[in-house]
Amino acid sequence: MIQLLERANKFKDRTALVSNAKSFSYEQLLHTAKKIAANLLREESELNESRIPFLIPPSFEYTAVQWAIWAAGGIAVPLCTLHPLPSIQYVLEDTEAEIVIAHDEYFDFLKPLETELGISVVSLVSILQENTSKLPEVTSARRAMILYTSGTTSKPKGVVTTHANIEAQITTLVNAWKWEKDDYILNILPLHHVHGIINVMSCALWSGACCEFLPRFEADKVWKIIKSGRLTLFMAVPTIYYKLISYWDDTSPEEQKKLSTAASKLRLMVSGSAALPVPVLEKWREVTGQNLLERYGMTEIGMGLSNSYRGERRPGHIGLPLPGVEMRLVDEDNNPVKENEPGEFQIKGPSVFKEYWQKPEATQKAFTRDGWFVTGDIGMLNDGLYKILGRDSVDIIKSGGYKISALEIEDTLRKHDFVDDCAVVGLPDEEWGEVVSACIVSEKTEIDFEKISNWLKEQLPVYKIPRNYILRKELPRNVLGKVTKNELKHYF
Ligand code: MCA
Ligand code: AMP
Repeated sequence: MIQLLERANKFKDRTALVSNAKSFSYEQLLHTAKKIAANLLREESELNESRIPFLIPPSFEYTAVQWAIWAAGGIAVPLCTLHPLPSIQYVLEDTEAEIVIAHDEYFDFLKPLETELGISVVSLVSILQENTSKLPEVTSARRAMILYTSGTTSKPKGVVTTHANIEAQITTLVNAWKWEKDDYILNILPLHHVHGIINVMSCALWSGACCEFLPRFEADKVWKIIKSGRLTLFMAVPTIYYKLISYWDDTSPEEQKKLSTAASKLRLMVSGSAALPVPVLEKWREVTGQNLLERYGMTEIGMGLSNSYRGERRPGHIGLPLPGVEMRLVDEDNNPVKENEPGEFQIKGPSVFKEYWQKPEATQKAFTRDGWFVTGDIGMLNDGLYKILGRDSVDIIKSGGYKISALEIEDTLRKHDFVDDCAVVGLPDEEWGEVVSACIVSEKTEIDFEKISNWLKEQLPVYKIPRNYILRKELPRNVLGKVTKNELKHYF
């Protein structure tokens, strides 16, 4: 059996998950996962890497279904609960899935896809009946999960990881951050990305610890749980720390004291998925006494670098490669750069993904000839620790910790009748890191941008919707005709 599931046998009576105000033991989790797995198999002996997308909010049921897919030999494809139907449809088509598992809440939402795609929408309740059929042996080299990530192409690519990749991603963090069975973590992150799935949920379950789900982030609820004193660990994107600080700023001095005292007791608080602004780090230290540990990762590699658990955590830096991660910083010809010189991070090791789903060319392009994964992140070594300086592509935007392709938004916008041409950029923002901003070229002298946003929301998730718009007669271009996005940023 897959190690993560096998290990659950060691912690049977311990609480694995807290979900919708109920506690679930490791035994309950394993039992439920096994019966769902058996139901998924029907008459087959194993799923043979069939892609099984599922749309379930963060909950006990989410984890049980993910484990079930793994136990039955399938590839888990978690879908994003914020995505409108076209974004979901893209994933279902790209994975060529034959079924999609839907939580009650999303069953009617997905149902129209049955006729459109010929896919079978399977309700969660229908796969929950007792079933003790034999489950297959699944080796660690097998494909386990596909997570969709935006890149320098218009449409997101499916990042395929094997069970061995996932185990490497988990174990390096469990060791580096000293996870223990008495740990208790709150998950407030979406469960279709590495940060929530691996760093929070799976590290907890590997360790015999407890993971509590809050289906969506709400600052007051998070502070209430911190105040309860039950957390030992907390992990989030910088925007969440910013929002928690704003909430703290708005409470009374007496309440502030209580919140601060409670937060100071956690053993570790981690920030990642986007650059942690030094003022946010400093304010958080002032508010809670906690020195945030910043780390760097990517869907394709899991976590790559981290500041130290016991040693130095330097503001504005991402630390050193984690154990098991090989890293080099190179120039455009893949030659190593010297200290204090900018270069690109390239990564090797067991945590690095297997391939982009059915995209052999993109996969080949993502690696150097000698097997280094090319991250596209630019950084340098500064006095013994690495820091990120930026990305090599202006078309990738990081907002609220989400990676967003400007090209995908542009392609969608161009389909609108009023839009002759457009360019999308990320503008720096204290709260969101960057905010999506669009320059529209149109013959019209006036455009109702709210209407454009509402139209976009039918096709793209809320975090990809532009927050700023400008209208122009043309886009700035260089002599080769390429839009000069860095110049465009100054027009907003
Ligand atoms: C939402 N709003 C935004 C954005 N998103 N405004 C500007 N930019 C945005 N990106 C607006 C909404 O329209 C709404 O506005 C208001 O904010 C509240 O929206 P809501 O959806 O409720 O937002 P939220 O729940 O407060 O979301 C903030 C969030 C979320 C919790 C920070 O963005 C989030 O979960 N981010 C984490 C993503 C993540 O897990 N990334 C990891 C991938 P109005 O009120 O006007 O309607 S990276 C990864 O996995 C790698 C491996 C790594 O290194 O970790
Ligand atoms: P994703 O593809 O959503 O997994 O996002 C990965 C990207 O997030 C990386 O390539 C980086 O650009 C960015 N990222 C993650 N952690 C950090 C960090 N600590 N500082 C700066 N950027 C980060």
